[in-house]
This record gives sequence, structure tokens and C-alpha cells, in this order.
Amino acid sequence: MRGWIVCGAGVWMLLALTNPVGAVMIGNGTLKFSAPDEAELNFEAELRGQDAADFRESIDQSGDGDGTVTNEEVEAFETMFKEMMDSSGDEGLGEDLTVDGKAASKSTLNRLDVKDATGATTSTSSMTMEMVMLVEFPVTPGDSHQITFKGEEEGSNDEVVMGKITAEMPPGYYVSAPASMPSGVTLSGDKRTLTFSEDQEDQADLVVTIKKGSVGKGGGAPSIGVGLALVGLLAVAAHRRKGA
Ligand SMILES: [Ca+2]
Repeated sequence: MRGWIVCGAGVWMLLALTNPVGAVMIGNGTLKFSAPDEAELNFEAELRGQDAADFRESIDQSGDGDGTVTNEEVEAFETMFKEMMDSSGDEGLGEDLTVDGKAASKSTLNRLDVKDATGATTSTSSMTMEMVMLVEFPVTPGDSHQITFKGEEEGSNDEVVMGKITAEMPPGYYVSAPASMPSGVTLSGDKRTLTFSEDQEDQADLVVTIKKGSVGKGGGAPSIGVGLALVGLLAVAAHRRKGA
């Protein structure tokens, strides 16, 4: 893996998933904070080529091992993995994503979908996995918080290659620091959404400070555009009324 481990819990889960076969997954995700102490993680990962075939083999082996992956075997695999996640408790979530220096105290796997996995175990066609996870942090929502995205050196956790990740701050909060983002990360105009690009170099931890409030009404280009359009319409309406 390269760059930031944006979605700690999700990456940990994907690593647990790929552990039996050591396959490489390419993952894209969104991390959406609904409050400073709660975030939903939506992660989609793709397995390609021989890695996909190896993974099909592993799903079939946990079923009847007849060389073909059926829908039933995929569903049994999803159930087995969800149960494994539920029984593993909070272990392994780690410090990849923290709020005010605190790791997630609870995570719930709300959905796991393994798609395009059925067929011959020798098939090398791509398969995808989608998961939705709820992550809770042991903090009390206040005026300001620090969210840390842990950086990681190249060469560790090579089983997951990160794709594009967006991280949305809690409603009513904006990013107040750092003033400029490191390369590979962009901050939206309203300072509420961070986008991590897919080609990141090794990076240090990224510590982001969020504050209650917004960066100002009508500050963005789109709202100015809408405002001008409205003024234009009013002017036309006024002109027509005058002329009538
Ligand atoms: Ca089978």
C-alpha cells in the first residue's frame, strides 16, 4: 500500500479477506462523517487476474470444492466473514484513522457484497467486493477536533493498492488546518471534502483540524453564478413589468 491508510477499518477488513490467498486488491472508497464521533465507510475493492482466480478457489474450498463457485457458496462466504468480523470485536482496527488521537472504539459491518465471483475457479475475470461499515469514535462532539489519517511507507500491506478516496467532514464542520494540503490531497472549495488521489507517494501522517461553522455564504463560484442568474431574471421581470 502507498500513501495514506484513509479508511483504517476497511483496509484492515480487506486484508483479513485476502489473507488466505495473499491477493492484491485495488480499492476506492468514501468516508463520510455524520458527526465527529461517527463515520460511515463505503469501500469498493477489485480483484484481478490470477488473484481473482485464487480467491474463487478459496471460496469454492470453503464450500464443496467442486471447481465451480455458486451463488450459494458466495453467500455462505459473506455470512462466514460477517460472523468472523462480529466476533473479532474491536481488535485490529488500529490507529490508521483517529479522532482527537483516539482509535475507533466500535465498528459494525453493515454490508458485504462479493460480486461477479461465480463460475469456474480457474476464471481470471475481475471480481469486486463492496462493503459498508459504521465506525464510532470515543469522543464528545465539540467546537473543534483533529482527524488523523495515518501515513504508511511503501512495501507494507502490499495486498491493498489504494484508489481514489473522498473523506467528507461532519455536517456543520469545515477543515480549518492545515492551510495547504500535501501533494496528492485536495480540499473542496467549501472546505468540507478531502480527496486523496490514487497515485500517492510515501507520506507522513496527515493531521486535519475541523471547526464548527462554514467558510462563508456565497463564497464559492457556483453560488455566485446562481446569484447572478437570479439577479438577471429579476431584472428581466422588472423590465417586462415596466414595459407592460
Ligand atoms: Ca463449488
